[in-house]
Amino acid sequence: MTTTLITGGTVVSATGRASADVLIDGQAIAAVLAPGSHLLGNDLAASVDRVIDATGKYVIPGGIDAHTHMQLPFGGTEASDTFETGTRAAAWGGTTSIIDFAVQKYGERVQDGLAAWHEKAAGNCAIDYGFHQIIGGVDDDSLAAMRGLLDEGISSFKLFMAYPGVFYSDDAQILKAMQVSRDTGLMTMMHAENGPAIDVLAAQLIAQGKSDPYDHGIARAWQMEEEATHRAIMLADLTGAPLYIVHVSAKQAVEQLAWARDKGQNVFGETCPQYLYLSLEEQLGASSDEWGAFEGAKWVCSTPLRSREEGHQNAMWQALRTNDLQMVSTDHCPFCMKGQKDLGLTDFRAIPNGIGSVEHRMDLLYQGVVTGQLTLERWVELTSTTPARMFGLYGRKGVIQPGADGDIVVYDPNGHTSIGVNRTHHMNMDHSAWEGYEIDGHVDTVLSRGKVVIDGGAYLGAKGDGRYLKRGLTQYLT
Ligand code: DUC
Ligand code: ZN
Ligand code: ZN
Repeated sequence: MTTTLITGGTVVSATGRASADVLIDGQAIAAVLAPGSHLLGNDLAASVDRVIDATGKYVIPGGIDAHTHMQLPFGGTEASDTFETGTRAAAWGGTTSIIDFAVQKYGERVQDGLAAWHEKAAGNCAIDYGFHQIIGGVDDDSLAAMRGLLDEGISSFKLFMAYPGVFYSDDAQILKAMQVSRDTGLMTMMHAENGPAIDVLAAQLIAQGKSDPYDHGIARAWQMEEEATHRAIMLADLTGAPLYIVHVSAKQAVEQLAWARDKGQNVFGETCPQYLYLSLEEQLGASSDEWGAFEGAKWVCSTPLRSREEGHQNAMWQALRTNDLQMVSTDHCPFCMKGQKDLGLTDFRAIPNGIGSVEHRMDLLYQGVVTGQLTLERWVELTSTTPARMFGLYGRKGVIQPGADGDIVVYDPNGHTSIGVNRTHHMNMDHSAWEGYEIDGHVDTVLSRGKVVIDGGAYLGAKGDGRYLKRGLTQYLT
């Protein structure tokens, strides 16, 4: 077994930072030691197989992206990152675990949907991976199957209040699923947008000749997100289900979360990098020689980008500081412009929804540290420690302590990362939603269960390094 010592760095956790050396024995962290420690009288650095010099750098627990969609069949096509390409890109960006969404399609058995997801992922991942379960058809059979999910290592399921005819659940179905959530402790994850109303608004816009990517965001108005968030909260309150709202983008939805949390409800929320940085105004102004106004399609996602003028981005940053939002995930769901996004060239409703960010989440959030939006510790908490605690991985993941997996990132605050499709991009996409973004930091070295997978600008891992993570219940419930 290989022993590795990461020396000279500043170990950052969710609660503090300290100069310390980290000893990894095989796949697990063996010790966190005072700098330059001796073990049984021996100079530790001289007795290990490998020394990684982290002088002047941060040593942080590997990132956990708790919301990805590799190979998701969606919008008449399939998300362009496979488990192989997407997890490799994640590793490049300092993410060492993902939690992807296994899909039960309408009419399919939950067990069959889950088995299909295992087949896609097994032997292909560069980093460790777990699953949430999408329930695309709530009925007696799927409700019964949900009670067996924890035995499969799945402690959370997702419902959609959007996408009628695809993943949509009505209120009666949501109520029944939440009763299972209450009984089992499984976390209910919710895509909270009023889908039926959005579909009417979208059809009316198209009838008026408003068919550009920008109009996607007009149809999916913030009122649709606020209303659905409130409804989900009330159904969770009634049933006693723990609730986690995914991809929050509207400040009014955050107000709903804060209100529910303040009265003591077990309600949680994530936002995504796109809602911190990108805006509807930029989407409106987007144009290129190749695509004209359709350039804005690269930012079509749901929930949609929101108006900067209305203050949604600032509200997201603030909520991350005040803990009204607890995590940042990506909702990584990439589609190429050519052959995928362009399905909606004349009608925004046919643009596959999704943005690819799995590679850039740690960097984009670190830039929030540089600009003073977040502390260093909060960066670690939002991107690693809370995801581990929220979704039943803590102890193994999300922390640098003896016994935890050797998932570690050496991050250089004096380094620099230029994001762009031809520069730092390893996702399987023909464009970057983050083209031109400059980060005042750099992911230097990444270890996944003790194996160096990124170092010196090279990928040293292999397809199949990643293992399936059986997860326990969330730590956030008593
Ligand atoms: N939103 C997206 O942008 N893509 C996939 C599914 C979703 O809810
Ligand atoms: Zn969603
Ligand atoms: Zn999603």
